[in-house]
Amino acid sequence: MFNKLKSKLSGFKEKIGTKIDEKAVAVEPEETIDVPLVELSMSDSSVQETPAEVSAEKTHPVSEREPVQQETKNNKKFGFAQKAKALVFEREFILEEDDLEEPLWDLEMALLESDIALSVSEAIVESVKNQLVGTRRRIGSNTGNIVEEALKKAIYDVMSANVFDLDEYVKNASKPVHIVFIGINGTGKTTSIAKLSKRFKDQGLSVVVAAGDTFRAGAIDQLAIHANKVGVKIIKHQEQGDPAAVIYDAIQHAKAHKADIVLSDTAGRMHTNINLMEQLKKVCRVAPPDLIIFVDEAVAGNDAVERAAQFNAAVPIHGSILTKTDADSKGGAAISIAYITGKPILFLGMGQGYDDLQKFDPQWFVDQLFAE
Ligand SMILES: Nc1nc2c(ncn2[C@@H]2O[C@H](COP(=O)(O)OP(=O)(O)O)[C@@H](O)[C@H]2O)c(=O)[nH]1
Ligand SMILES: [Mg+2]
Repeated sequence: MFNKLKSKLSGFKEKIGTKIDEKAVAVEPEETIDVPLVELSMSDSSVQETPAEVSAEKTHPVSEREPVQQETKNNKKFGFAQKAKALVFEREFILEEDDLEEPLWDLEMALLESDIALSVSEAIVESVKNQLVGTRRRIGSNTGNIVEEALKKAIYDVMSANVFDLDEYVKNASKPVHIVFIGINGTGKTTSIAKLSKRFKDQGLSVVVAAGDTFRAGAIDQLAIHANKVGVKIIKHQEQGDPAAVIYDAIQHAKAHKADIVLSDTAGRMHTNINLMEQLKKVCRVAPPDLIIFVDEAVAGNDAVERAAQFNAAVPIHGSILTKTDADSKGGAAISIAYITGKPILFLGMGQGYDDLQKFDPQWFVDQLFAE
């Protein structure tokens, strides 16, 4: 999942690592060069082996000997790279803003190319910069870790804004809990309702689905087929009927039968479509939802982010479901939607099967991005 983003993030890690090596060479302390060498006093140009070294050579090939041992004997035998390595391993290293400028610029480009919106990319880069600049600690084998931790924290902070646990909410809320799903056509609203129906049913909750998309031909049948397969009750009216009336009936049915949850499907709409938005407002008046969930597809990238912002402004949403993450290698929409709406991603759709629904957990998401 999100392989492009993953490789870009690891590219950034490597770039910073290279920067650190370069800087280590540049700031090599003079004393390691100034130490007088016994061998040089014997010969100006060539380095001769001491008897001790010759015997060591016989018993242990050079490659097997401890580098530290060699260095105390003869600094001149080590190239810059090795000295720099020793410096990095043994000394504290301070990262300055200048060191990071180029890699951070690359990081921002990489984030933008991964469909992460500009303001979100900037926030992540700023966070990484604040964490790394002035870092004063021993940097050696764990250089990559320091960079990775900074990136993880930056992304985690963006993703964990306003965490909302739907399962906890449903458990504690008075029943039936009414959830309305909104978004444009074809993004996966109906499929996500089917997946969630199964998920709630598997948890032992009783579910009613409301066929509130009376607009698109075949939409009612599509939901009915899912409801039948999953084994949940569907309330439906005729095509072109009033969605508010269907959804109202579904709630009445749920109340009468002490059902736990009503999941209401709606027709795809843009917030700019005044008639459809008025219809949605009517639904919310007649059959008030406890939660409104925005559904969009990861593959839409920045378009999905834009729509999330627009819907959230028109009808305040409680969270989002991002579908088709199985078909998206960029991963940016997930990060951006959470940041831009200030509302959490609740689930990721990861395929067309009923179980292809992943409850979104920021820590899980960040771990995925850095998994080998
Ligand atoms: N690969 C993949 N396809 C999905 C996912 N969610 C939905 N789809 C497909 O997207 C298409 C549109 O889904 P639908 O639920 O009808 O969208 P709606 O118009 O928003 O209700 C269908 O063919 C679904 O099978 C997903 O997570 N992964
Ligand atoms: Mg639909």
